[in-house]
Amino acid sequence: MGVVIIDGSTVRDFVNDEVQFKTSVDAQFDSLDANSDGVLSRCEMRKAFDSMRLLEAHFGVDTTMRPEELSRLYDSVFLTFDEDQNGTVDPEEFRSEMKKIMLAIADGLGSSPIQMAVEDDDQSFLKKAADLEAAKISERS
Ligand SMILES: [Ca+2]
Ligand SMILES: [Ca+2]
Repeated sequence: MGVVIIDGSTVRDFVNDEVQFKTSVDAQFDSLDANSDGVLSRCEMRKAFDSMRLLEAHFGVDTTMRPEELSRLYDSVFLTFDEDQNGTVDPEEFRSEMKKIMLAIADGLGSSPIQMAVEDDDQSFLKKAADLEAAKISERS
């Protein structure tokens, strides 16, 4: 466990690095697609929200929420992802919505860095964004 420091530009660089971003999002998608049918069901997305702290922060989930409130919130988030409303989220939908969310987070962070505690096996996008920046910094030196 360690601490990474990120700000809006860390996140934005990550999203704008198309190859890196697509690779990360696709990997996340695959790991969420529990039954490997190539799309995310409502239930698979629900597990995703539970595991993605960044979504919690973004959508204002807090631990005091009652289960029914949480379900309603997750439902509305699912509908946001499911752009064509066919009841599942495909990789394209997932990628485009994650991009919007990450950019919104970047705007929210602005230029004031935040510290984030991360586990070594943390798969969150913010951790990946921080890793990418760390890799770039070490390339430069
Ligand atoms: Ca699936
Ligand atoms: Ca869909």
